[in-house]
Amino acid sequence: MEPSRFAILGTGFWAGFQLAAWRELPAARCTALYNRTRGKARDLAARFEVPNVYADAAELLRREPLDFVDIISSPDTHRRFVELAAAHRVPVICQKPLAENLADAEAMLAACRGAGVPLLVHENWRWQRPLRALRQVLESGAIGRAFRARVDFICSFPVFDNQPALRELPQFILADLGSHLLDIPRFLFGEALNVYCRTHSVNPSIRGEDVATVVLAMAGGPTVTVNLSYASRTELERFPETRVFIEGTAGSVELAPDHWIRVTDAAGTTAQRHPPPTYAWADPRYALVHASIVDCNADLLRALRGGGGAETTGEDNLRTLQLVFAAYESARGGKVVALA
Ligand code: 89V
Repeated sequence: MEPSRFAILGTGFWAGFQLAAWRELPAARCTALYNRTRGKARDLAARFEVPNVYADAAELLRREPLDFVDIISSPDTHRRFVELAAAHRVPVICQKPLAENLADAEAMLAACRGAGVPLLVHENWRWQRPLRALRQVLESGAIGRAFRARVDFICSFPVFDNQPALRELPQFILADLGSHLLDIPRFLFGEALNVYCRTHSVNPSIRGEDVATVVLAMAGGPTVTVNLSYASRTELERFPETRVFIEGTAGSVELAPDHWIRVTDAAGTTAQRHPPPTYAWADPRYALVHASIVDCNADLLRALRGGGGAETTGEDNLRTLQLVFAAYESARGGKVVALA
């Protein structure tokens, strides 16, 4: 089977890593890049030997024979580009967060459904190796039936240095990081029944909230608290690691710093380290996240090449987005919000 030809729309900070990650997969070949600033697309194309460069996305879609597009532009442009790709009947991968509101996300799903093309979401957090290993522990039954969990992403990493646009988002940590972190309770335990959330705006130099506490009642039983912060100084700064602690009827499991998984039951504690694979192109400060891009892309590509369903389809990711926006609604109203 020939490699799948694809174009990338949007060549900002993440696109370079995403393109490097695609090059780990010989079954995919990037043939065109679009950016509204042609020079930016040209620079990235030169680094990765991509033959064609466009400053007009519609022209790219008209001219290029493509098996899919990978949309890595800012969230406010996602709907426009997804609808453009759907109009050309080209399958779509769209970066998280899929949309800035649920109405846009639903319209994007409808456009792709109407065109008969898949809409997949590049939601990579659940593809981090330590989180995959954590789910295996749960599935093994080692801690029995889980009844409570804590998912923490608490740091003071200066994320705005590399991604200055994040400073301007009126809705920040739940929309940007919450779309990753609220996917994790779903990945581990299934769907949620309701959400309670409180937020804080600590850093005065950004527009949106930078601290959120979300409590989820999961349909399968567990109560999950998700703690998010880009404004907390801690002794152990471990960006971008997620810490997880799960209590079950037969024991507990912890995803601890430096990718250690510690399982405790009546017999004692066992520990095993699950580091991410290393890639020369990855930024060491983001290595855990950058490595997960490869595994996420591999899952999406397998699905696009007829190898079965992807984990993070548009329909699936809509459920995560529903959690994000239910959390905002709860924070605004001070109430528990039920999920449809
Ligand atoms: O993966 C991401 O969404 C990144 C970061 C982890 C830095 O928030 O923007």
